[in-house]
Amino acid sequence: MPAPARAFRTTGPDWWRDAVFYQVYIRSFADGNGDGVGDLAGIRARLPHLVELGVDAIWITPFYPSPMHDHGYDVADPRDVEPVFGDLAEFDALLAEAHDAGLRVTVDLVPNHSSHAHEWFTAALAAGPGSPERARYLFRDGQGPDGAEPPNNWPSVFGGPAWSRVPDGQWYLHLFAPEQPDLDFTNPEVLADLEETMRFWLDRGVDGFRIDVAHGMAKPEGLPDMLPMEDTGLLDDHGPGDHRFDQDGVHEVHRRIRRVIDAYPDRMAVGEVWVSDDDRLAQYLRPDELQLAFNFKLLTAEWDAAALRTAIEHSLATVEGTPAPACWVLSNHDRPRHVTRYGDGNEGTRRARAAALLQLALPGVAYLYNGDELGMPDVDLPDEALQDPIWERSGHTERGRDACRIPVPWSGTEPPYGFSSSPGTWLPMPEGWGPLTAEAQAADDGSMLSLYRRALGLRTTSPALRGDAVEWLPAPEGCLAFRRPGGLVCLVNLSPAAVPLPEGEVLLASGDVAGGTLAADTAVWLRAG
Ligand code: TEU
Repeated sequence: MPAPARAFRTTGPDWWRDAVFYQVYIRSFADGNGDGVGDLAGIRARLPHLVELGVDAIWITPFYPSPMHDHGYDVADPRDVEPVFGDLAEFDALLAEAHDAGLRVTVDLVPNHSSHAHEWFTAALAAGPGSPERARYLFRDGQGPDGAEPPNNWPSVFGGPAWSRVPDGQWYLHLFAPEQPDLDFTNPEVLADLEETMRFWLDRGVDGFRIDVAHGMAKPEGLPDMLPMEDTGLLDDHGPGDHRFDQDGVHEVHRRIRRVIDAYPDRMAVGEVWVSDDDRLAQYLRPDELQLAFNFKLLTAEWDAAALRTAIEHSLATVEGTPAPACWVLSNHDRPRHVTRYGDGNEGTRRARAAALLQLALPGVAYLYNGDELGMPDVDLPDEALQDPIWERSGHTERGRDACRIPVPWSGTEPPYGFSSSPGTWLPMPEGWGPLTAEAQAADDGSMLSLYRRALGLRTTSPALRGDAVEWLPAPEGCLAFRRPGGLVCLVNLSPAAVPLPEGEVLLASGDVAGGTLAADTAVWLRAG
């Protein structure tokens, strides 16, 4: 049954300023054609779920032709659809149906690298050193007597060196897998091609982009050695000693991207910018650059009042003085899910319920990852089921990201829980997930899904959630409390004991508040009396 017709909740050029986006990891969201892999048809069929959930927009991870060495983030043709996921007609149908249902659609843009199967890379290998074909990528001669050493010491994010050698002796740069050669953004052809890709999707009607590795793209002149990883000590920080990311030249690329977006009404881009320094991150949000940048500080913070408060304060400080609102993320397809980060089992779920109310009480934009609304945990997979390139590249020392990419359980009591008509899902689904399915949770007033639906409903209807400021309130030890200008008070109890409930009308709570107390690992939304 198609989703009922509905207008967009907000219109105009800033429709995204307080939007809730839902990340669809396409392989794992819903399988429409029974091959065990999620696809565009599956998304179409599940639009009613998204409407009932109450999100404003979706972000669909890459669905472009790809040999799938990094599950779509290795793009062989950015202006077409991978047959496993459907075709362009299916995409257009999805876009039209989503729009009719009041949902905006944003797609992933992967500028930093292409697939090794992209026609440009094939041409570069064939053309040889010094050719214009090689100049679209970062080919260099090696060091040492026979050039047998890589051109510099950069490691790949996925393990091993960031360089691979080709038969004629040159090396090419790949910050990720060898099947993902980095493009050279000082080459005008590369930027022009990115602009063409953007226009291709904007002309079809997409509402915006999520930009992959938005702190990549620019590489320093001469590709100097970086501080060895073990000396930076900060895997995600990419501080000044790490020359692979956050180079000043990347901002010119963002200005070019923004110019393309601004030529179309009401479109936006959010950047995946793994830069933790507030001022450096804020640079990506200047008026002529990205409208939004994910702030990953909630996603990397422990379940601890001081840590979460620091994360929130830094995220707010980052956007202060920029035109951007904050942009909150608890989970995504690259990191352990928050139910698991917070301790798994009942404890993890209880905390995840509270975290949802925290995330959704904050001003600005929220990104949900598919399955957040069901409280999906990570799943430990057997070695032979692992698919993430990190597993092989790390010499079987890092298990990679498959655990947070398990297909979404929709209905029934056995795998594949309505995800697919085939039992052979691309990652196996565990036994015992009957109670986790969307179907089971929709029928349960106390479920995670019901909590999300209520929270999203209040976010859009209650005046209490209006206004951008966050005023911190005095709170018991181990608790966080803040007020929004509209009158909402959000109190999160991260202490081991119950605390007294403040005065006011309870709008929503993640656990029991009868008896005038707020239990440990519980959050409440109140309207101050
Ligand atoms: O992730 C980018 C990514 O992995 C890095 O930003 C990394 O997390 C960070 O620098 C810490 O080292 C994106 C996609 O989300 C991911 O799924 C892809 O595998 C990757 O890009 C390559 O396209």
